[in-house]
Amino acid sequence: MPFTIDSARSIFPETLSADAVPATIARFKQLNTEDKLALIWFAYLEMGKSITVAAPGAASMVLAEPTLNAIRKMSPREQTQVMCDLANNADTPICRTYAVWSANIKLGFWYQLGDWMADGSVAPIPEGYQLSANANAVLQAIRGLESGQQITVLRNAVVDLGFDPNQLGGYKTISEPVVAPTEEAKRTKVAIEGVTNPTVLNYMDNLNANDFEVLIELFTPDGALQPPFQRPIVGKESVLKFFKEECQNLKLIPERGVVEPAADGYTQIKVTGKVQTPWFGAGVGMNMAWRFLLNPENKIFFVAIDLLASPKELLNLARR
Ligand code: 45D
Repeated sequence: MPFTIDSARSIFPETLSADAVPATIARFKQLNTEDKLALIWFAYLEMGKSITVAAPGAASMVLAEPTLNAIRKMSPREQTQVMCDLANNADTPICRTYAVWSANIKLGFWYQLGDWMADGSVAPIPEGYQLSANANAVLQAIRGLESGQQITVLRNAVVDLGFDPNQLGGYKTISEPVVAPTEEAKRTKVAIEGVTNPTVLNYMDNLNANDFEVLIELFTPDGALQPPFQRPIVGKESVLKFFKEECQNLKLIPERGVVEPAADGYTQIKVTGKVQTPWFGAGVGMNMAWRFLLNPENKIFFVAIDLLASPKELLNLARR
């Protein structure tokens, strides 16, 4: 076999991803607890003015509800303590519960708390709270990002709160139930300038239709998928689990691409375009690239999904 997952990761090396996102998260993690909470609060309030967050689906709220109700019944002091514990990655029962939730349940949990903080039914960030100079600098950096990068920073900040799940010694993620795939008659088909490869087109169409069981059959048994700023997820079983937990109701809007032969009958295909998340709908179009490596049977051996550094990168399809 001419490729390993590791060597596949560097196909189309000229692709520029949004390094500002991990850089901003790293700076966020250096802040003290109060600053972390206040910073997310201010960033979230400011974003709310320009883009609207959609209320989470009922299903994810059901899963977070017992914890949310317990917090609502606490004294303001205890409520603040719970939030600080989460921001501290502390080892408490609530932090352990939070640790095993999927990203969407974590986001839904904070969405509800944010609502309650705004209407005063849960302890808010103290009025007039002064961010430290460092936290202010991070907030300034977030302001300078494009909206797709801003929401990724917020998402990653939320996902990393709570107890570290890797310290739980084996756990099962709690995630929303899987929705039924879109019925045939209601499906849409993408068109990609420069790409007619059926595997790539089927990848986009099946992901858009939440048809994960069909989607996964496009992969080789040892195939891998690398989400933005993450290590590759390897093997069909793990990739399918990821699709079911993290990829429902996405909207992929690929625009253009380039197809090139690779070693030993493999094919590499780079596609650029937009992705919308159900949280923000058409309000935020993230600039993305997909870098596919297909084996000679046209199965996906590797695909990397990158959040691009700038809209200019959408046109970066030049052959080397
Ligand atoms: O701490 O082809 C308060 C893959 C203050 C799959 C708060 C993909 C206190 C394959 C404000 C209350 C998935 C890889 C907190 C494609 C406090 C594939 C609350 C890509 C935390 C294309 C904050 C998909 C709140 C992509 C409520 C790129 C924050 C999906 C809420 C990207 C933030 C999705 C929200 C993104 C952020 C979603 C809702 C970036 C959502 C972001």
